Amino acid sequence: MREEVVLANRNHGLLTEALRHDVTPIGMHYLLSHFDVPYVEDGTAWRLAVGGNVDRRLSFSVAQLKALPQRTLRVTMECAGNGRAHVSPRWPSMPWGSEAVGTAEWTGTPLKGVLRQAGLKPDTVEVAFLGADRGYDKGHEHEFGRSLTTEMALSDDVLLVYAMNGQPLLPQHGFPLRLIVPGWFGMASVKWLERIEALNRPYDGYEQVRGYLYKTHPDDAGIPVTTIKVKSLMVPPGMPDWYTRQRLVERGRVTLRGRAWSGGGVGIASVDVLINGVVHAATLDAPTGRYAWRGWQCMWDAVPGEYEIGPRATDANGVTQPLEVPFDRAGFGINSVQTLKVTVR
Ligand SMILES: Nc1nc2c(c(=O)[nH]1)N[C@H]1C(S)=C(S)[C@@H](COP(=O)(O)O)O[C@H]1N2
Ligand SMILES: [Mo]
Repeated sequence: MREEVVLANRNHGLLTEALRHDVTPIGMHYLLSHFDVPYVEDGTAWRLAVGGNVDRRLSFSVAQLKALPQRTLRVTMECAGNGRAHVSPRWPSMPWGSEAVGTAEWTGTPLKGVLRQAGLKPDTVEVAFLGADRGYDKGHEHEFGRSLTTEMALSDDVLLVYAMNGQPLLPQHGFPLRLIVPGWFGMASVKWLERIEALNRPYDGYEQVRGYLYKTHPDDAGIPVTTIKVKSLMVPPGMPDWYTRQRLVERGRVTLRGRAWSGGGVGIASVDVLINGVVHAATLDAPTGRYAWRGWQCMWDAVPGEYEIGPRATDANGVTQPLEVPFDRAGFGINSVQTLKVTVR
């Protein structure tokens, strides 16, 4: 579809060879923007308005936010639609294969400090976050906005961030200010954050109540998409064929490497590598943060032949990646085992 090619040119994925980096270099982090990237010349005029159901309406410049307590968190972010292209029929949207994931060090100030300054009224049930970008989806005009429950908004690790990997945010990653909700799929981390609204009723913005719902049939009421699901990916071994991306590996001992992650701050318990269906246990690297993916490696004695290789992770809750592609209408939360075709010569 022409539309899918246009979206794929605007929103790039992680190059899977970059899975070797603990922290994804900035230009290699995946990207997903629904509408246009807002034009912000230098960010000095940017204001974050905090209002709605609060005791005090406040407004912050980015410099004022930088003067508040600073915190850096290493966070693996994944798009809820990652894996969509594996589902049939394919939902008309960004046709992600498996590469809409990346890990960055995000620096900012805890959201809860700002909310405490404004003072949430006791009947506040949700806090909404509104971006400066605006457009249409299925005929509905809206600004990109999302909400969190009051409890989640006041939790320790949700940040208002102005830096990524120690540098100012790039325009496409939300310059000059964005929200980061660690452990949740990417849609929660609103870019170009302009307004925070405390609400005494649930937020009914399009991306909250229409956009991000797991559904299996058209009139399904749907389940909100929230935390990331357990998943793993492998650094493609050997060298690729330019067009098919099939891999060619020399015989002998090969170290297969990759990353595994889950959501909501849940760690990784184990990774198995399936080589033509045979299970090889991987060794896990040391964890590098509650919300960061975990490296793994696995020695393989490669004998000439044709192989399908894919890692399968299990998280600390005992949840394991499915072998079959789960069905979701819009292709959300697809976390089945991803295999690569490898020829050993
Ligand atoms: N304002 C705004 N925030 C947004 C989006 C957007 O389109 N507009 N896309 C969301 C989605 S769907 C994802 S997956 C992440 C992607 O963040 P990144 O582009 O910095 O990787 O941003 C989220 N925040
Ligand atoms: Mo996304």
